[in-house]
Formats: sequence, C-alpha cells, structure tokens
Amino acid sequence: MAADPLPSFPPGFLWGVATSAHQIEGAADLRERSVWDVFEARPGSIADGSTAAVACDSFHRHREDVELLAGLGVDAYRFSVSWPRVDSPGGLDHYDRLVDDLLAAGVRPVPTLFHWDLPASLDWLERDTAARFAGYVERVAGRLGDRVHSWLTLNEPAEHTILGHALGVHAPGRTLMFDALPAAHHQLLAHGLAVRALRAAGAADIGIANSHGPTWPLSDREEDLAAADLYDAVMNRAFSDPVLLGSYPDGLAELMPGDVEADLKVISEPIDRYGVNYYAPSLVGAPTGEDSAYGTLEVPARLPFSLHDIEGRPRTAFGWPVVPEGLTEVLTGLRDRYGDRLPPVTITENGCSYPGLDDQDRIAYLDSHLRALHRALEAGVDVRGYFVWSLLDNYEWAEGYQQRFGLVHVDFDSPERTRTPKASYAWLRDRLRDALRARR
Ligand code: GBH
Repeated sequence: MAADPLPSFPPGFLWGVATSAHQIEGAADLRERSVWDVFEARPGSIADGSTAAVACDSFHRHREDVELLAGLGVDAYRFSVSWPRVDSPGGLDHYDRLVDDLLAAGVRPVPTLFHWDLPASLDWLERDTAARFAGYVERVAGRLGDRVHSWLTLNEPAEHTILGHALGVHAPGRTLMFDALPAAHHQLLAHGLAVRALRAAGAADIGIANSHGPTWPLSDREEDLAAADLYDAVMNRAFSDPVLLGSYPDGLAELMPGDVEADLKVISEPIDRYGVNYYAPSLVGAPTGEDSAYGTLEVPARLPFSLHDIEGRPRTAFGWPVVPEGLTEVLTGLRDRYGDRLPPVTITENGCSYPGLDDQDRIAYLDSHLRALHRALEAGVDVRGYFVWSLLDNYEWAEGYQQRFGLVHVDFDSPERTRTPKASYAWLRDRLRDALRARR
C-alpha cells in the first residue's frame, strides 16, 4: 500500500526529479530556434495545437522551481541545457544562475546536454552534427564545470530517432522508417565525443539517459519471437550495445553510415553512470497487415512488427499500461546482458500522466515502481538513484499540454503559470524524509 513505508535504499542513493529545457523553459524569443519550434508550426503536428513558446516559463521562474525542489527535499535536479539557447547571446547565463541557485539550496545539478531540441539549422542525418555537439558541450562544461560534477550527454536517442526520424510524430517530423538509423548513429557518435570533451574538462561523473522497456513477444510462435527480437534490437539494444559493448546488434552495423568500427571505439568511451528511463513494456508480434497502436503511437502496417495492448492492467491517462515489474525486468536484464560492462545504474526518468491535484494514481504508480526498483537491488543490481519524471506539468511534446506528468500542477492559463503541489508531491516529500532519517 502507498501508505506503508518504503523499503530502505542504500546509503548515498540519489533521489531526484527531472525536467527538460524545451518542455518547461519557454522564453523562446530569447533563444535560437530548434527543430521543435519548426515542427510545432506545422498544422496538425501537436494534439492541442499548442507550442512551447511559454510552457512553464521556467526561464523566468526558475527560482520558484528551485524552491519547490528544496521543499520536496530531493538530492538532485535533472534539467536539460538548451543548445539553441546556448547558441544565443548570454544564453549560458541562465544555466549559470540555475546552477548557483540549486547549489545554494543544497540540490545537486545533473544537466542533460541534449533533450531533443536540436538547433533548427542542424540535422542528425549529417555526421558533422556530432562534432558540432562536442564543441557545444565544451562550451557548456567550460562555463559550468567548476560547479557541475554530474553530466548526462543525451536523452533517449532511441525515441528521438524513432519518433522524430522514422515515424514522424516528433520533430523533425521525418518518416524514414529504417532509413532513420543514421540519425541514431550520429547521436551515439555525439555521445562518445561529448564523453571525451567532458573528460578533458575534468568531469568524473558522466552518463547517458537511454529509454528501456522489456519487449514481450505476443506468443511463442516463431514469427512473433522474431518480430519481438527485431523490435527489441531497434528500440533498446541498438542504443545500449554500442555504448556498453562497442558493437551493434546483429544486422544493424551494416545499416549505419561511415567507418562504423572506428566510430564504435568513440561511442564506447567508458562512462560512470548508466541512466535508464522506464515507462512500460511493449507487447510485440509479427506484422498483422494493419496499422497497430501503443497508447497514442501508431505503428504503420509496413513495419516488420506490430504492437499490441497489454490487457488486465490499469492505464495512465496516456494509455500506457502500469507494469512495475517491467522495471525490475529491465534492471536485471541489463545486468545479465552487460555484466561487468554495466556501470552503476540510475533511473533517470520514471513517472506517469494523470489529471488532477489529488493524484492518488500517481502515488500508487511511484510507490509500486520504487518497490520494483528495490527488488532489483535485492537481486544484486547496482542502482544508485531514482528521478521522477517530472517536477512540473509541462509541454508533453506532440501531446501539447494535455498530458500531465508533474508532481506539481501548472496552470497554463494563468500568466504566472501558477504552480500548485499535488498530493504526490507531499507523498514523495514524506518518503524522502523517512529515507533521510534512515540515513543518519
Ligand atoms: C520520455 O520519453 C521523455 O524523455 C520525456 O521528455 C517525456 O516527457 C516523458 O518521457 C513522457 O513521455 O512507443 O513502444 O516505446 C518517453 C518515451 C515513448 C516511453 C513511448 C513510452 C511507449 C512505448 N516514451 N513509449 S513505445
């Protein structure tokens, strides 16, 4: 039950919440344009026709956010740095102030250097974008590296590739299907080059935030097993194998551009922390000849797999099933696959969309997933932290403001973007107090 105390977590376990720049900052007029600004202007691209031009206005209201973090009692805040903002005059000043305010409040800054808001003039299909990213990372580390010690390079290159370049439901809105894979390779190369740049700047805690969900085959028929294996290779292993093993899953290296072997040496540059974003498993079968759907995501019939509903589970407002044991499965699965090659893991995102201030469903979701995480600890997986997605209701990409993931409600109709803590905020605050007490 959500009222019961949680099991105890190891000393030093890092508790945090996460956001991303494009989803909360607003102040779009004070930065360069990103591929998302361009995408949002395309009619029909965003469910509610909205844009992120103002969002939570966190650019101007970051002090309120820091106060909410302090009140919650988290150890760390995972935010992202907007490349198009850093590219504009004075753009780094914002992150400079944010970092200072976080440190003054006793909260560790954990910036992600890329969370999907690519400068509009750049393109992940171009190899050169990876080198440009490393140059940008060098500038950020040069300015913040004296106070920031934990870095994440990329957020979910899998989603950015598949939703943005293969299926076209996210920016930049391309529908290249398997021809999107070069965008994955160039992001991974960017990750490796960024690790080198951060290392050169003296960073000691470097990671990546990859999405992981167990892939469940629809049946044990040969075709379903093969379809599920391919799906898992493309959605999960294509992004973890290169980083942790220096190789691509079978058959994928041939689809990547450039001198793939040489690039894999860069991509597999050792990291200190492996970030896992977990939401839900996928139930995958052979193609059915028809389009299939997962939540709001449609998978065209011509792809070599189909997605199916996971029955008998509660669903979030997004339509995703609530499957906490999937988190245990992801964590033990990573340990089994990568063994000694797997650095300590941090859950860099986990959370759910539900409406309302008295969000008992979110409390139940978080409670059950923390228990699932604890089972992975008991099974010997080295998990060092957990970040809730998200601190605030925010701009949920193609869903606009319709999906609410926050521990804190944001009134998007008020000019002040009024923030109101939900029941889940108080719940987590009390759990963190217990955890803190246990630490002493
Ligand atoms: C994350 O993406 C993002 O990092 C974050 O910005 C976002 O706001 C948050 O989650 C909530 O959406 O389509 O088969 O993979 C999450 C990516 C992609 C996870 C769709 C769940 C459904 C199963 N999500 N996925 S599948």
